[in-house]
Amino acid sequence: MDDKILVTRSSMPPYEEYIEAIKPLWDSHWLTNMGKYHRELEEKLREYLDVPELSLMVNGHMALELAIQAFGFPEGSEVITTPFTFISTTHAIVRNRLQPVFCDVKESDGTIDETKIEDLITENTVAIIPVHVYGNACNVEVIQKIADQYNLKVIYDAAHAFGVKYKGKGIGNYGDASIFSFHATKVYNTIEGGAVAVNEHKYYEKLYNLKNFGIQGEESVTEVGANAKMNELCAIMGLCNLRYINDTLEERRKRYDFYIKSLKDIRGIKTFVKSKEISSNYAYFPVLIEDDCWITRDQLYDKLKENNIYARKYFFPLTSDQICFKDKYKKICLKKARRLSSQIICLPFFDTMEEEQMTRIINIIKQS
Ligand code: T4K
Repeated sequence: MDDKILVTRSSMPPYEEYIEAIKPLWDSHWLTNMGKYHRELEEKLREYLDVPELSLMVNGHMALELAIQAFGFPEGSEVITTPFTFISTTHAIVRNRLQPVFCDVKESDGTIDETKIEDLITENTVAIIPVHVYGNACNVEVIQKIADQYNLKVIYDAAHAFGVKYKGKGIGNYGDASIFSFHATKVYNTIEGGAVAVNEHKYYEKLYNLKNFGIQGEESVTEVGANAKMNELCAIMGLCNLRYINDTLEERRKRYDFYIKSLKDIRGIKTFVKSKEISSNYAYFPVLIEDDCWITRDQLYDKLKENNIYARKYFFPLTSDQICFKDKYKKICLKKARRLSSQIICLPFFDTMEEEQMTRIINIIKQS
């Protein structure tokens, strides 16, 4: 029997349901370029995420690249961001020919430390790109105040935050734009996919144009765009998965609570505290292995692996320490981010995880 446990497992609708749903494509032969299902999913997700405007994209990374491009920042401008994230966040900034300025994060939830942002602002700063890491919401209110004061744009990387609400409002309502990822490894997936939520219709139109090569008409191209359109097979997967999203979230919540209950009394094992103002999507199960634990983070990672359990060090190393970025940008004290990154481990966590699988993992951590 294959008893391998991976860090996550894609949620999928019943096979027959998807097969039935894709049948019309064999009549229409319309497979991509903002087809019927693309438009339908865009509208359904806009409603579900409770945002004014939503542009569906081929993946979360292109959503972020194009969201940044849409604001037309001058080349070489500075963007304040977090290094405690997936590499995509920093890549999207640099591929837009902007300079990342890395800001430290908070130990309490891994999000950008809003109290450190102001010190990093210079006359070249144009934007703040924070990350709602693991679905933990940033301090959106303070960040907005700073942005207003210094006339900066705020673009949230909400790749992990599908369905998260802050004070009862969809998380994509905050800032000038928020991007979501619908990758196969996410809470909600369209196989590959993503979206940008914006407050103003003019940005929706801009993004529509940018995701389709900047084409305005058959003989007119107005922007240096990309190809970032979601195809119809992915959109249909999204429509099917959306029917089950509330059940998926409930299954994740049950498993989350089980882990929390089982791990709470182990010395040196810490989990992030969930704020009462946030309704969570239980996207990941990150655990911090502190100095007084019987095992180090790396030893635990190896021990789990020996037992066919594949946890992941999301996010180690910091993106600022990756070979392609190391020593290239401003040197800033990232003490807390570095510490978190050395302690973090994401345990396997998904909606169909069995109690026996969770117990196997817990027993290893408990050394029993
Ligand atoms: N911003 C942030 C903060 C992000 O975390 C991400 C993506 C992005 C932006 C960009 O969004 P996308 O362009 O990806 O939409 C994974 C994902 O590929 C990536 O989407 C995600 N963040 C990142 C945190 O994790 P890997 O390299 O760790 O994936 P991989 O292939 O090792 O898969 C991990 C596990 O997931 C596997 O062990 C099993 C499971 N899995 C994987 C695949 C591919 C499935 O169950 N089904 C699958 O189809 O990056």
